[in-house]
Formats: sequence, C-alpha cells, structure tokens
Amino acid sequence: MKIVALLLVFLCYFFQNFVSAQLKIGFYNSSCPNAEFIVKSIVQKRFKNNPSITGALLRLHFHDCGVRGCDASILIDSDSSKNQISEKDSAPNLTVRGYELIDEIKEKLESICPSIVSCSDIVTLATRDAVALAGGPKYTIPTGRRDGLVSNSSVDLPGPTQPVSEILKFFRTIGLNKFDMVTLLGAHTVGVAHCSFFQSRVSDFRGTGRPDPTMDPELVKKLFRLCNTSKPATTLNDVPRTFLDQNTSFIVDNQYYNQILKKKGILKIDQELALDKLSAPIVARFAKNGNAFRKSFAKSMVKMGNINVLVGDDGEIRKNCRVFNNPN
Ligand code: HEM
Ligand SMILES: *[C@@H]1O[C@H](CO)[C@@H](O)[C@H](O)[C@H]1NC(C)=O
Ligand SMILES: *[C@@H]1O[C@H](CO)[C@@H](O)[C@H](O)[C@H]1NC(C)=O
Ligand SMILES: *[C@@H]1O[C@H](CO)[C@@H](O)[C@H](O)[C@H]1NC(C)=O
Ligand SMILES: *[C@@H]1O[C@H](CO)[C@@H](O)[C@H](O)[C@H]1NC(C)=O
Ligand SMILES: CC(=O)N[C@H]1CO[C@H](CO)[C@@H](O)[C@@H]1O
Repeated sequence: MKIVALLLVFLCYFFQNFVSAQLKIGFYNSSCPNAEFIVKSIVQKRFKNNPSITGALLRLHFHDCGVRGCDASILIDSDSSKNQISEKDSAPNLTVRGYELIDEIKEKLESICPSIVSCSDIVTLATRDAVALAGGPKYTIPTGRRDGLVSNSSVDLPGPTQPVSEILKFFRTIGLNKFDMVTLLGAHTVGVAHCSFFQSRVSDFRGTGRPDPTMDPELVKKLFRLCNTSKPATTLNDVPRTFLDQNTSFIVDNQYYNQILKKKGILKIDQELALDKLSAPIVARFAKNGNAFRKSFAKSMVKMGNINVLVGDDGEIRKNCRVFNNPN
C-alpha cells in the first residue's frame, strides 16, 4: 500500500511538472497578476497617439515566431564590439519596428515583478491587444513562453516576390497550413510598405519596361509618383511608403481581401494571393465574410504564437529584452 501511495505521489509530481511545462491561459495569474493589464494599458496609450503601432507589432511578432519560434530572438541587439550580428540586423528585418514599446513594457513589468514575464510573452500579448484596439478580434492567448538564448543573423524569411506556392512551403515548415497563410497575410490590412518592396511593379515589371498588369492602373500612377522622388534616401526608413490596405489602413478588418480583388494589392504576394488558385477561394470567402476572417485570424494568431515556444526550464526570462542575461 505504502509503495503504491508513494508511487502515486511520485507520478502526480511528474504529471504536474509535465502539465506546467506548457503554455496556459493566465500563466501569470499568481506570479504577476497585473501583467496582462499593464501590457494592455501601455499598448493602449501608444495606440491613442499612434495607431500605426498595430502594424509594427504584428510584423514584429511574425518575424519573431517565423525564425526559431516565438522566443524574442528578434529583440536582441547586435554586439559590434564582439562582431555578433543578431537577427534584427539581417536583411529581412530591415524596417521592423516597435522595439521601444516592448522596452517600455518590459521596464514597467521588471519594476513590479522582476524576472517573471518573458519578452516573448510581452510581444505576443502586446500584439493581441493592438489587434483588438484596431477593431480586430479579441481573443485569449496562452502565456508562459520563455526567451531564447540564440539570435542569429542568417534568417530565411521569404520575400514578397515569391510565388504563393513557395510562401506556402515556408508556412508549412513552421507548422502552419494554407488557411493560416491566407489568414495571416490578412495582417497586411494594417501597416505600411516602403517603395523598395514594390517599386518594380509600378515602373519596370520583370524587365518589361511596363508596370505589372495585375495592378490597378490608377494605383500604378499613384505609386509611381510616390516612389519617383528626387530626394536620395540615406536609410531605408527614408524611402517613401504607402499603406498596405489602401482603404481602411488602420483597421484590422477584411478590406485587405476586397482590395486585392480590386487589383489593389501593394506587394506582389498580396496580389498573387487573390490570383493563385491555391488561395483565391479563401480570399473570396474572407472578402465576403468579415466574421469568417475575424474568427480565422484569432485562431491562426494563437497558432502562430505557439510556434516552437520554450517552456518550463528552457531558455530564460530576460531582464532586458535587447540582451541575454549572460551575454558572452
Ligand atoms: C511570408 C509571407 C510574408 C511576406 C513575404 C511579407 C512581406 C512583407 C513586406 C515586404 C512588408 C513591407 C515592409 C516594409 O516596407 O517596411 C511587410 C509588412 C508587413 N507585414 Fe508582412 N509579409 C508576410 C507575412 C506576414 C505575416 C504572417 C504577418 C503577420 C501576421 C505580416 C504582417 C505585416 C505587417 C503588419 C506589415 C506592416 C509593417 C509596418 O507597418 O511597419 N506579414 N510584409
Ligand atoms: C487565470 O485566471 C483566468 C480567469 O480567472 C482563468 O481562466 C485561468 O484558467 C487562470 N489560469 C491559471 C494558470 O491559473
Ligand atoms: C548562425 O547560422 C549559421 C547558418 O545556419 C551557422 O553557420 C552559425 O553557426 C550560426 N551562428 C550561431 C551563433 O549560432
Ligand atoms: C520623376 O521625377 C523627376 C523629378 O524628380 C521628373 O523630372 C520625371 O519626369 C519623373 N518621371 C516621370 C516618368 O514622371
Ligand atoms: C472601403 O471600405 C468600406 C468599409 O469596409 C467599404 O464599404 C467600401 O466599399 C470600401 N471602399 C473602397 C473604395 O474600396
Ligand atoms: C542591416 C540593417 O540595416 N539592419 C537594421 C535592422 O533593424 C534595426 C532596428 O530598426 C536597424 O537599426 C538596423 O540598421
């Protein structure tokens, strides 16, 4: 009897450890009860001043989760003294923004519950809150992510001129399917793109000397004028930019799908999504049915936020999101 009881206690102990080593809704309920509230209030304050933060966070979150999983690897600063180039300084991460907001939230959380809330959870929660503020779906998201110990500049995110089938291959490698792909590209319902990513579509498309025939001619004219500036840009951030969703540019809604059906996709991949037979039926459905998009978006965002997360004793809880606790 005694042995059986002991065994049971032992098993329960193991089971509990196993169960706790995963993401949970309200992971910080007792360790930092105000964590989610604090994230939300700081995002709210920023959103009031500058609603473009939703686009910034959505892209930041995707670029984090799309490389090594959602582990805040994108937040690490390069260390030039040691010649260490981190993920944020790799080519696909150019113009990713929102880092200072994450710093602000982290600083506040460290002051009330030091070393408890991970940077990867902050990015995930802040993105969730910014989506809701921009009129998108509200959803609960499990927490308990831990921060990674590696940030490498050799990053393999696909570019905007790759065909839908190639983009889909990438999504599959990170555990997402075709529906997730079409849904998550709907994040281009907010945010901006710089001329460097679409200029060839409006001037010299694939060496033809003409614009991309799949773009609305009025939009071609507008973007041509926008990008044909005489001012030389010194950094990529000086390059002119335009809204990815030309109609409801600050609202997380299904207008993106309606715009691409009107040939008003900005990036090649946006337009291709409406044209490729792999994705066109889903695009048509979301364009008609805003509610279907909202439900799908919440679901796929939760799924994206779960990619290769570190839990339990893996990784660490960074004190400063830009540096590892023990850099070397
Ligand atoms: C793999 C397919 C994707 C490609 C090729 C792609 C490509 C791009 C490019 C080239 C830009 C413009 C960047 C700039 O000019 O600064 C952009 C912006 C953006 N992307 Fe994507 N993207 C993809 C998937 C996603 C996903 C899955 C999300 C989020 C769930 C996302 C969210 C955004 C947002 C919100 C912006 C605007 C950023 C801002 O306002 O600063 N993208 N994307
Ligand atoms: C935290 O609280 C919420 C709301 O009361 C509850 O749904 C959730 O299960 C709790 N999570 C944990 C890990 O205690
Ligand atoms: C970064 O990635 C490259 C290519 O995959 C690899 O050769 C290199 O060792 C990695 N660096 C670190 C610090 O992990
Ligand atoms: C581009 O801009 C320059 C001046 O900045 C102007 O002279 C030129 O005509 C423009 N090109 C076109 C095709 O509009
Ligand atoms: C812009 O979006 C609104 C609201 O979603 C829609 O009713 C309208 O038709 C759209 N306008 C254009 C020009 O696409
Ligand atoms: C190579 C490069 O220009 N990387 C940029 C990546 O993003 C950071 C933060 O915005 C920039 O400071 C880097 O210059």
